[in-house]
Amino acid sequence: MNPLRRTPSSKIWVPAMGFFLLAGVSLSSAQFLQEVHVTIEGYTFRTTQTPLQLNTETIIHIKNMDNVRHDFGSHMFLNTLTHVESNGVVTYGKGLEGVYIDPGQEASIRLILDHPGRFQFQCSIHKDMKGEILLLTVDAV
Ligand SMILES: [Cu+2]
Repeated sequence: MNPLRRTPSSKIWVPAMGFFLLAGVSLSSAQFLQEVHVTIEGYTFRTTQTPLQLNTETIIHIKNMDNVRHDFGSHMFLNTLTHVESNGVVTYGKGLEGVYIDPGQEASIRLILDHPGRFQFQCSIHKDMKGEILLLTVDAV
């Protein structure tokens, strides 16, 4: 287990009616929104992203095209205020491990990443499913 995992029970199920909180968090201090699209199909993550920049509001859209539930989990959420929306249910906070996405459903995760690198994500249900998001160190066009 990862020693940084502070809140092991924080994985949420989307849509999880028992977990909904009002969207009271503003992440709008950044100048623009950068987007990442992740499609899950055939037990594979397919990521489409533009070059991403630090300290910029980022939204990750995840769509599950399969007919089984998948998980989108990542350490990138651990120390970052994260805002998850799915079917009108919004969850936010720090220390999120990931989100479960039911067949045919989608979720979006909004966050601001403040250190560069390759952010790996995976499905905890199907251990072979992995992907990554690349965050650049410099402003690139
Ligand atoms: Cu999966």
